[in-house]
Amino acid sequence: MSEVDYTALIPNNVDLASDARLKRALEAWYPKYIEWWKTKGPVGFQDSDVYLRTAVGVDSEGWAKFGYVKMPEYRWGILLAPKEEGRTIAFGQHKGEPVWQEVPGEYRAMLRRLIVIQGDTEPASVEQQRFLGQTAPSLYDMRNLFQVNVEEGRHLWAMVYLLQKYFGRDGREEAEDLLKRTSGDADKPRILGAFNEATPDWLSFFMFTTFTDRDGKMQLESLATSGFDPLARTTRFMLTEEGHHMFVGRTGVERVIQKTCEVMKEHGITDPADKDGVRKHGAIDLATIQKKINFHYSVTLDLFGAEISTNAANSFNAGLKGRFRELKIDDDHQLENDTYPVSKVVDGKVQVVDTPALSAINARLCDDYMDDCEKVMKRWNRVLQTHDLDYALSLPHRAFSRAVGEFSDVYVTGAGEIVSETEWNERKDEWLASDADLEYILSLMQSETSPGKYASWIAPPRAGINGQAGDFEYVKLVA
Ligand code: BYC
Repeated sequence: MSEVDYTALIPNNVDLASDARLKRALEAWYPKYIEWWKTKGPVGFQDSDVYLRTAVGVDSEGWAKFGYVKMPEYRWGILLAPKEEGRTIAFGQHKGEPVWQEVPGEYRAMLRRLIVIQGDTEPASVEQQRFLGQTAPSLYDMRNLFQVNVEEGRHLWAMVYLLQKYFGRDGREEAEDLLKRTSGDADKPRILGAFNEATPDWLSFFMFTTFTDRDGKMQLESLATSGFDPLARTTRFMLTEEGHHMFVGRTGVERVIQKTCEVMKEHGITDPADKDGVRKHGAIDLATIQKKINFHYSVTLDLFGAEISTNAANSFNAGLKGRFRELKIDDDHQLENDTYPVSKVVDGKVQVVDTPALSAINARLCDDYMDDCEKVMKRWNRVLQTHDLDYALSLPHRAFSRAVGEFSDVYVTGAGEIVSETEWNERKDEWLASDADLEYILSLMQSETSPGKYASWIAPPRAGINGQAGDFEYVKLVA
């Protein structure tokens, strides 16, 4: 038996102390998790004091405690949003029935699959980002990376809690397997495509946290109204943390654009296509930023699954996974007689076709995601406008470079034109960063560890974390 007092170590509002079976399961899992963190989590910095926010409760005072922590000692908690008495299932064939507090037998496999897939993405992202601490553009950014990492760790805990508490032996096995798959591994990769891509540089990290964490937001939002109440309450609290991850991404890219604009202004570069002019001064040219948007956006669109999906129809019908902000949608929430416009390839062109709404649940979530991304583009373009630059960043066409769904069999340009495979391959450097572009970005990744200093390619943030001054030492490095 372990000597660690897990009930004290794991901040929780699930009365862990009185659930002996769950406590035992967590006691068995905890050391394996720490081993995973140390071997597949951030490389280096495990002994450094990092200025982190820890969630120790779900009220506004409890979940934002700031202080220096060594990452392996972070208090990964199990926190559920408060229970809503009398809540009923909001959608699907069980609409109006009381929400489930235990796993409904007929949906056990479907529910477990959703929880496992959600859980799998969390450690995957930590693995993808594990080397980035070594090339951080500032201590501020390094701290934000580690904050994102520990919170993804907590999100893994959240899913492991559900598996261990509600799924018995196979839940415990799934919890173990979540630590055994590895991002990018040839034999045991992570489940979803985007989580096996490398995150080799900080622009990729900021794009990932902008676009891929935003998929996290959309998926968690659709699980937050689940008829399985523990899942709904868990994901509702996870969403409060997801906001910070997207903030790190959006403002990170914004600061890269800001720096590029400043360099262009300072050196009289007026042609947005003047790649070499910008690179000469150690910043990232706008065309390369656009190409990184194209990559991360299209890879993330694949995470929504096929636009037309029986899986999605089944989990909606079962009341397990809703749509984005389900409760605010003005319809019957059962969709048996409704249609939804879905983009498909018809007669060699992308066309919108009315499709039974139940089978188009993924398409709709994806559309909501695209709207959200458009808002981000507006913010980024505002930086360009402030600098009077005649250039606008944009999202590529939904059919561009897709590996999943309606467009996975066609070759589509960034603007949405279907072309031959040969033409697409010949022209792909127009839309995606070339090896030379990626090498250039990598060449900029030199760590900057003096408090208050920033690498050449990124502007400082507008404000410090938790109101800290510009030269605050967010990470105390161990010599
Ligand atoms: N790669 O009917 P289909 C986050 C599989 S991100 C590989 O098309 P479905 C985070 C699919 O599993 C949010 N395989 O789609 C962000 C299925 O396989 P099986 C994560 C894929 O099932 C940043 C088959 O294809 N959470 O939190 O309706 C940092 C046919 O499936 C892919 C969730 O995704 C792919 N891209 O939808 C940290 C929520 N796409 O089962 C964290 C939970 C599909 O037939 N998951 N497949 O062998 C789900 O709701 C659904 O599983 C999906 C797929 C939306 C992912």
